[in-house]
Amino acid sequence: MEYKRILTVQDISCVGQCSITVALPILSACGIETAILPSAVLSNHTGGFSGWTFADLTEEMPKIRGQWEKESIMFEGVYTGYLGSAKQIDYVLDVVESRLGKGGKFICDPAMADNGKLYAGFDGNFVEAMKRLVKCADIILPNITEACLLTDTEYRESYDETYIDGLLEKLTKLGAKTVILTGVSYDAATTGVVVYENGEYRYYKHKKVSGGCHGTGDVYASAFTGALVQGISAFDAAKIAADFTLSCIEHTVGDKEHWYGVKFEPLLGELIKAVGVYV
Ligand code: PXL
Repeated sequence: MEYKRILTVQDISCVGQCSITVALPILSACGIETAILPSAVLSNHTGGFSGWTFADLTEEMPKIRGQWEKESIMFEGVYTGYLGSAKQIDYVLDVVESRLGKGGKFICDPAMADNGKLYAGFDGNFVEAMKRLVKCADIILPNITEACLLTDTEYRESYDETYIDGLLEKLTKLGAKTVILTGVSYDAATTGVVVYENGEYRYYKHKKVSGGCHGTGDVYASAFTGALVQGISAFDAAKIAADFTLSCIEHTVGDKEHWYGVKFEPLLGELIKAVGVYV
């Protein structure tokens, strides 16, 4: 296994199993060294708690980048998730431009919405800035809500393949080379992910678990990134991430006290094995 170092840019939610607290253990399990650029520090995430504290780290970003430039610190991949402000997105673009090594991939999870709604605290201005980030990414991982916002498409709860194909076509026109569209479900029993790469669409379908839980997008994007950075193809990385996320959801949904996140830790061994099959 080649040893690689990447950078992840997302928030620190102190409690709630999302963002950096999920990305670090999952990327470590995949064998990847991961540096962090925190976008904000929150007491807990914004999805379901009655309130939260929020320390915006936007103005730290250019200072941190400047220091990394002095030290000639480069990364073999950059993976972005939940960002703290629209202004920050331009700083993140500077980091990608300056610190991503040749041949490294920029993976962007436009984490900003789900179930037809923007997360608390985001607005149209943030969506417009996210469109600029997505344009520069090698790989994007939107869910259907995010895909609709990025392409100015009406969100629908039920849809058919024509609607999804239209969404994918518009997403590719945005500029990202590879699109991983998550949470695509054509019937009540199954869901899956559509992978668009090199002009070809492939669908990986698996069982749908009712109930769902918060933070599954971060588990998915982190596992996908870990597998991809290890040299696994986008489709196989999408499959590994889907199987792992499904196991984690199955392990979590029965526990009604655990609504705020995914109990992924006991399943990390499965992810290590799945990545190990390929590398
Ligand atoms: O899981 C996405 C996410 C990340 N970070 C914060 C969030 C959310 C979703 O609600 O609130 C702070």
